[in-house]
Amino acid sequence: MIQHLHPETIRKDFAIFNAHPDLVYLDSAATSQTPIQVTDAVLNYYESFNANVHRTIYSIGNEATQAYEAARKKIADFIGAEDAASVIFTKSATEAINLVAHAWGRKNLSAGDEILITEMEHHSNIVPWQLTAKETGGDLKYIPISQEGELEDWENCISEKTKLVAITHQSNVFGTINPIKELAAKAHAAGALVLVDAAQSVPHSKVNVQELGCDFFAFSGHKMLGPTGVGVLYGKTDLLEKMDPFLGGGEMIKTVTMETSTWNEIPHKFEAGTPNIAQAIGLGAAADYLNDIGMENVYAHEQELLQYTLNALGDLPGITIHGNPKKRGGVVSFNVDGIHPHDAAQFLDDDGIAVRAGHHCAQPIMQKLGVAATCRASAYLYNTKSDIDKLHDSLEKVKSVFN
Ligand code: C6P
Repeated sequence: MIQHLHPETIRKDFAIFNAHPDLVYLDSAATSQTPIQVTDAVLNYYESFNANVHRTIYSIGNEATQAYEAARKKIADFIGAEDAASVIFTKSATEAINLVAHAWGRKNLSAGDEILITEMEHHSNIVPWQLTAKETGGDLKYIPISQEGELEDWENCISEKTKLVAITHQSNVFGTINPIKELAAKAHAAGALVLVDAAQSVPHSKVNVQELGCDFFAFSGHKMLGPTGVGVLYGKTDLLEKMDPFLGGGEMIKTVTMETSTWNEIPHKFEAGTPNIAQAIGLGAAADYLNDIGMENVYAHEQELLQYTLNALGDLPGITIHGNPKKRGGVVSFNVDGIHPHDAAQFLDDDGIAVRAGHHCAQPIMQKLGVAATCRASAYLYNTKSDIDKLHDSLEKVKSVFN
């Protein structure tokens, strides 16, 4: 059952709102704030059982290994993965996508093969494929998008030449939630694999990789209340088992001679060197925190704030809201007519309001919209309607000051 969130109570868990009681933080799509439950978990690791994992036989080493592997299991459950071994800890969503581009792409793609992405991708899901296409002779194709911020004619972009569809679950500019399940079914029927960039969906809605039917699924910890420096790649176990390693080093090997090496089991094959132990444990605590609140409740709260934001900004003359996708998350990109987004964001900052201004690492979208940059307000479970009222009032002032 959907329950109303109480953001005022939730905010008490976030030390930053004690340090800055008047902060209106509307940039969670860039990075989310961190609750004390997460910082405590990180601190507890350093203060109580700081040791390397999978290498030691002493007690605190075992404790660290158990906590690290427990975090993996929590993340597997959080995304509905069939097996904890299908969850690889990376540095970020960016590294997770690059892992697939290297370890799967370079081995499985050749001249004439198509990698299909969309015009609404973050650079993290464009550049790795440009590099892979260049190295393998594959062709990089784009599903076009409309001015509304929706995919256009995607069904006809998939053919027997398509070997991989790499697509964002939720756009970081428009908030568009893409039809992954339908797309995965069509891609699989054509013999292609599907990678989902879930950096913007996992923090804000309940996801289940098995229901979505994707083969790879990448996201970052720092956008879902976790620490920076940890991301996740989920992959179907049979695919991960067949792939060569991404990075070489300690723990990812079974045997090493001076001539050659053999590989450890998954997921360790893809976690070379000392992993981000504290960060992974912190991410596990973030998953616990979100589970306690309930992802359905997080989603419902953000949908309410989204409608409130669209109404508030829609009421203001001289504000252009970019995109109008039918199914979307709590991200609103806009421009104040005649005012550079950086100036607008600077002005908002003077009023204690944090929004992002820029191209949002999605330059092809900016080209499509015919703008150099936009402002973007993105909400999370700790935002209130009063935050949106303050954004509205400050934008009204921006216009009177600059015009
Ligand atoms: N988008 C934003 O302000 P990393 O940097 O690896 O944690 O996440 C990359 C990434 C990948 N895909 C999508 C859809 C994203 O939105 C992001 C990160 C931030 O929009 C920072 S550029």
